[in-house]
Amino acid sequence: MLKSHDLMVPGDRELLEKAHAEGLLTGRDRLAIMEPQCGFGELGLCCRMCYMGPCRIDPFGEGPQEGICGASRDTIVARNLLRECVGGAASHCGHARHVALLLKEVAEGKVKGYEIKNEAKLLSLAQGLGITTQGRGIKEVALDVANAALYDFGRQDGEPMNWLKLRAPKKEYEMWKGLGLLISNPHNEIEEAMHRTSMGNDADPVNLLLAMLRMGLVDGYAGLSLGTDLQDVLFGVPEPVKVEVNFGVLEVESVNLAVHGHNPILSEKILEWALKLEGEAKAAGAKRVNVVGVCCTGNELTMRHGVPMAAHNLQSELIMVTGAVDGMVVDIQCIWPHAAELASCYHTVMITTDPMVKIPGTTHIGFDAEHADEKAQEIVRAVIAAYKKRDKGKVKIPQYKSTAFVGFSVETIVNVLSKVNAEDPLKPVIDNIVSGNILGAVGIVGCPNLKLRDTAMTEQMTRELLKNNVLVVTTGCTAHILAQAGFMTTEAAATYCKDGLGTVLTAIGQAAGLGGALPPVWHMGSCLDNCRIADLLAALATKLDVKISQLPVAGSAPELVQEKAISIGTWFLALGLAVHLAPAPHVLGSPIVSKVLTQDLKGITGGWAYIETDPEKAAQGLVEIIKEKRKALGLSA
Ligand code: BF8
Ligand code: SF4
Repeated sequence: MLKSHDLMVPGDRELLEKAHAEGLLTGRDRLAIMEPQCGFGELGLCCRMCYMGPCRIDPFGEGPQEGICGASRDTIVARNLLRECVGGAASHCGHARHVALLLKEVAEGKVKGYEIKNEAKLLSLAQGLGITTQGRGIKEVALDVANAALYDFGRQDGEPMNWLKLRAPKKEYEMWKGLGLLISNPHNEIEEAMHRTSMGNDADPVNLLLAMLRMGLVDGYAGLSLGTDLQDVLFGVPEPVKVEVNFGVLEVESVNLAVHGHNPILSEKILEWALKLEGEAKAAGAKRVNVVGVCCTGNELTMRHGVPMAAHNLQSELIMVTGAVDGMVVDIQCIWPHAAELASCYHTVMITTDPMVKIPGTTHIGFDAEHADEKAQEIVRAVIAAYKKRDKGKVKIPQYKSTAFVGFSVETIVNVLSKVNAEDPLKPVIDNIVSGNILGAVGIVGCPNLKLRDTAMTEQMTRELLKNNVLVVTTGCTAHILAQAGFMTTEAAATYCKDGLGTVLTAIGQAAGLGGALPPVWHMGSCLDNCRIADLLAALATKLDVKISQLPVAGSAPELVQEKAISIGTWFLALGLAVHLAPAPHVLGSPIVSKVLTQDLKGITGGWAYIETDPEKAAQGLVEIIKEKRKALGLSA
């Protein structure tokens, strides 16, 4: 049952071997047991929307060609896909709404443990929303901003949502208006999508795909943009910072507290109390409490506080196997139930905190903003207590550690570029795109997928793109992968880029006084922060007076895992981007859905899906897409 694998990443291999030696299984083993996976599911051809089913369509045209109710393969695939998109958008909206509720409570003085860290961002949002700022207290303005955000979740007037009007790029907004895609209330959209996909409603695959584009906007504006904007207000806008990355950030002599999940409302407080309770850690015999980040909450803390990035999603199991994690504290999303089982094999305490996320085998300490300080203390103390039970004989920390220069918010990028050209910060980038030194850019985002990890899909694609002078921006767990691989150092520009891109990064880095080149891969944050990528593209497009679909750029989720990646990808498609995906989304069972997504959409929003699982071919395909866009703009390819 247990077999050793030819892993690309040595730290992973060491821990996998340790797990096997101790008789423990990880996702990799469970995947092997699962294979071959269900072909009907892979193609999207299984329907469980009612109890006459489940129905499945024979992809070879021999068995059933319709569900019992007569639903076609296209209907079934489109319905399933829209529901995936709902899952993703609901996750981000839930996250964002909690942040808006916290801002409201802070503004009303109902919670003491949080404050407004970035007044400038709050005021600029207020101005954009048409809220009076002059002569008013900051909390008064904050209350209006929070209410404007929360109003969207309840509105019934059919008007476009506040955050869409505030944040959508103008040309794309007009395009969406023409297509009937402007969304009003994100919760109504989610309700309607669940309604229309239930048995006996929408059977038109194209109508279902239009609803999916709307769901992309729900995610982009009610989830990502709204959530990120308000997090920046409460916790600050990320600034450039150098951090350490990989399992080697765990410390033998410290209490290691891993935060995993997504919402900084929890992790910010844990970090604060980890520092404040250092004395108690010392009394327990440790050097300190070493907070390390896993997945997206790791990205949030690394971008704002320089907290080390310990592990991406696939490594959330392996990090337990080090035997050196004293506590893993989680909130929402991407938490593997099996991590709890692994924790129980060591002294590790795994703590869930959200009433919606309870996992058998964990300790639940309900966390809410009102009691944030006392709950955070309780959690940190529980982890210190676990440290005392650590079995030194079971500890193995793979000694791999790299550094990464992170914190590329749009504000940071503009600040850095303004040192080159104070009057017109984007000009140096645009000039270099025009000259061809920068061929274009790709946002490589999303998760690590076990099915593609052993080909190092993400790293290989990135390497190939950089060789072709394509700048890479990244978020999410992909950012962990690329940071671990060393793409975010100042030296990386010389290592991975050819003269064109390498020269530009060196020139900008030196002009900005960074003492070296800018890294060729820019870490723009968590998955919620994908809106920062959209903002950057919108700024470039506005400056050039073109649509986003005309820019020599593309998106990629090279190791697609989550429904959230489907909804983010859908937003990018609506914005007019070509979006590379691997593995293929569950659509290939429907000729209509496949054709609309990979071809016809190009004539509607300008975006399309591009599926390729080979890293080199995928990178070459993206380079070709960029070259075509350059040609259309009259630039050299
Ligand atoms: O939202 S990259 S595995 S942690 S889904 Fe999850 Fe994927 Fe990681 Fe963050 Ni994003
Ligand atoms: Fe089968 Fe139709 Fe029911 Fe789906 S909705 S399970 S296709 S009968």
